[in-house]
This record gives sequence, structure tokens and C-alpha cells, in this order.
Amino acid sequence: MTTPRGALIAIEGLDRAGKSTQCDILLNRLRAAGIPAKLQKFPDRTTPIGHMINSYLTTTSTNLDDQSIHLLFSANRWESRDSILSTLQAGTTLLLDRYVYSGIVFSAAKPAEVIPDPKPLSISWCKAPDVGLPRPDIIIFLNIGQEEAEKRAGFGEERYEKREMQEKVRGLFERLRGEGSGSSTDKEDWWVVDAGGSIEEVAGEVWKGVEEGLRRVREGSGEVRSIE
Ligand code: FDM
Ligand code: MG
Repeated sequence: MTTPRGALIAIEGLDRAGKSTQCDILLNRLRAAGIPAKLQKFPDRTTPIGHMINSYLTTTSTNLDDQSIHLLFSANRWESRDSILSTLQAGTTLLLDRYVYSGIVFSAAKPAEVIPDPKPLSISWCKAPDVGLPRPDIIIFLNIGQEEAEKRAGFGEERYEKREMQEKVRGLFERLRGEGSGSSTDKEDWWVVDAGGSIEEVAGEVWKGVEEGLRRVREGSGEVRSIE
């Protein structure tokens, strides 16, 4: 008998929704249930491309135009494609802490450059470079309202950690989920969890999403789909 493949589970949400905390809890819970699992964070700041992204996010001296940094975020996923697929084929479930959906909405939320092109990046332009990447079996979206987000700890120093940007990101995530077209995801790919509760409550809801993802893999063809 061949080993069934692992599930590909993306965890998405706004900053301060608790993604990293929930990923850690989930990883332990999967392993405790005897399900081999790994965590992959995007951006992956450890690679040469990741170093460029990190320097863009953390310093104002690294200036890249919006298109270039967008393509670097995508390239940072492409360089993990082979390891994502081989991890799944080895029967290991892979949790992604952010993925192409963050990639789309953060770039599309940016204020337009004044010169030379006054238009913001379109969603369709932002989606294009990720077409062909492995498509998650389920996207668990940690949903947090503006009020609750503002009660939580303040933003750090990184680029994008600004209120106006976060509000646009919120709206764009809603649009992707509503249209069901975040890089060709269907509406049912999104598992929306209210992230306003306690860590344990949220973990309980996230776990239901994971069980749904695992069920989809068991009942599916075994193939990993691609983002279209
Ligand atoms: N981000 C993240 C992007 O703009 N594009 C992407 O493709 C990804 C994966 O990078 F503001 C943004 C989201 C966030 C910033 O992410 C750093 P972390 O999760 O805080 O490291
Ligand atoms: Mg951050």
C-alpha cells in the first residue's frame, strides 16, 4: 500500500489575528494525533530571495517598486514548490503560515505609486505569477474585526503594519473569499474562523477546519491540485 499524501493547509488572516500562535498549537495537535506534520512560513526569510524581502520589509533604505517586490514574494513560494510537493507525497501534512492569498491582497492593497503609474496593482495582475503553485486543500482564515484587532498589541515597525493598509487588506480578503476567486479558489476552499475568542476557542475551531481538510484529502483523487 502506498502512503496517502499529506494535506496542504494554508492559514491566512490579518496581522494580529493569531496565525503563528495557532500554527504552533496545530502542529503539536496534529503530531499528538499521530499525523506527521510540518510548518512552512511565508515569506521564508531564510533564502537569498527571503533576505531581500526581509530587508524590504524591515528597512526604508531598501527600495523596490511594487511589481518587483510582488514578484519576489511569489518567487519565494516557487523556490519551495518542490519541497512542498515532496513533503505531501511523503505523507506529511504541511501547514502554511500565509500563502498566495496574502501575496495577492497585500500587493493589491498598496497605495498606488504617484509616478509613473497612478493605478494600484490589480488583483488579476497580482494572481498571475502564482498560477501553477500547489493549491491548498483548505484555507483556514482567521477572521478578526477592526475593533478586536485594535484592542490587541500594537503594530511593530515593519512596512505594511499600518492601519490604513490593514483596512484595505481586510476588504480585499473579504472580496477574495466572497468571489471565491482567490487565485481560482472556490468559496468552499475557505474555512472562516472567528479569531476574536480565546486561544483555546480559536484552536478548537481551527481544528474543525483541519479535520475537514484531512477529510477532503481522504476522499479526493490523491492528486495535489494547482492554482489556476
Ligand atoms: N506579505 C506576505 C506580502 O506582502 N506578500 C506575500 O506574498 C506574503 C507571504 O509580508 F505584512 C506581507 C504580509 C506581512 C509581511 O509577513 C510579513 P509576516 O507573516 O509578518 O512575516
Ligand atoms: Mg508581521
